[in-house]
Amino acid sequence: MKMNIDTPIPIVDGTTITRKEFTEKYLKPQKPVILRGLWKQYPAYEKWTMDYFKQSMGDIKVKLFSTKQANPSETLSVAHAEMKFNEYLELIEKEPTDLRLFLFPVFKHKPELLKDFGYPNITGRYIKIPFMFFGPKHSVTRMHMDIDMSNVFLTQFAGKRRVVLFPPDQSDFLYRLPFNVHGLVDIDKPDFETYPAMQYAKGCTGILEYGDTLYMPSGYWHHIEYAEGGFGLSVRTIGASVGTILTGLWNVSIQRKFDDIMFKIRGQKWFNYKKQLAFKRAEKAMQRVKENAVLQ
Ligand SMILES: O=C(O)CCC(=O)C(=O)O
Repeated sequence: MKMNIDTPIPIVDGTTITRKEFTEKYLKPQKPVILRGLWKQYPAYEKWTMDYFKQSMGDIKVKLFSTKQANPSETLSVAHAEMKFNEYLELIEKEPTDLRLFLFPVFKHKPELLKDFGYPNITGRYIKIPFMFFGPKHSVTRMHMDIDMSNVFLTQFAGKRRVVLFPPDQSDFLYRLPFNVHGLVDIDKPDFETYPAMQYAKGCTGILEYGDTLYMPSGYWHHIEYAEGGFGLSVRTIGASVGTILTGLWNVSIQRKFDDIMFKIRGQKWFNYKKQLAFKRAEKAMQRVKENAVLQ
């Protein structure tokens, strides 16, 4: 058995796509797309290389997270290592490591970088807080959906990332943990015996290369693997509907805090309860698929 993830994410020319076309074909229907060369219009496109970051801000200390130590019951709040930025960049270019640099607020350290780019006119309502992500070859960002329910634009500057996406309506098949943005399944090592609903999940895959920008609509699940060590930048826009915006606000302000408090009070028991709920929902979702098949 194999997961249904081979549908390719469409690739379009990001240098010629119009705002109207992007809105009609991708933003309104909330469909992902790779916009090739969208950032060619900005100096960052050529300027931001590994060497540039090593030379211009190599001395700052960065907090790193181990992907191996990641646990679905934890949020990413405790760093596993710290080193100088240039040492880290050298590490991810040369040696195997599982240390990642997530949500790096590079612009706090070097605000001049903000002059190297703008916000592409193919859409509006940007949340102007860009973040950068750095990772070594084979590192994986475990599957999750973004808690704030924003639309995400991920641009690749060095290396390659393999991205597997699932629309929000596939959550139950991925054993989404309630009150959380992670699922229980590992799509690279699918365990259909433990998680039989996985076989019904429908996703799509794309490879992000230098200069590609992935548009990921709000609520999309994403599993990201660094096929080569490298880095990228993400910017966000406000969710497409009032419902999505309110869900994002709820998730950030109440749901996450509630989950943290419950985990502090009840520990593993709370996690087990959430797992049970995820299995129940997956069971129901499978039942619905079977009933629909009988009706057809
Ligand atoms: O590239 C990565 O490691 C993660 C990017 C991501 O998950 C995001 O921008 O939401």
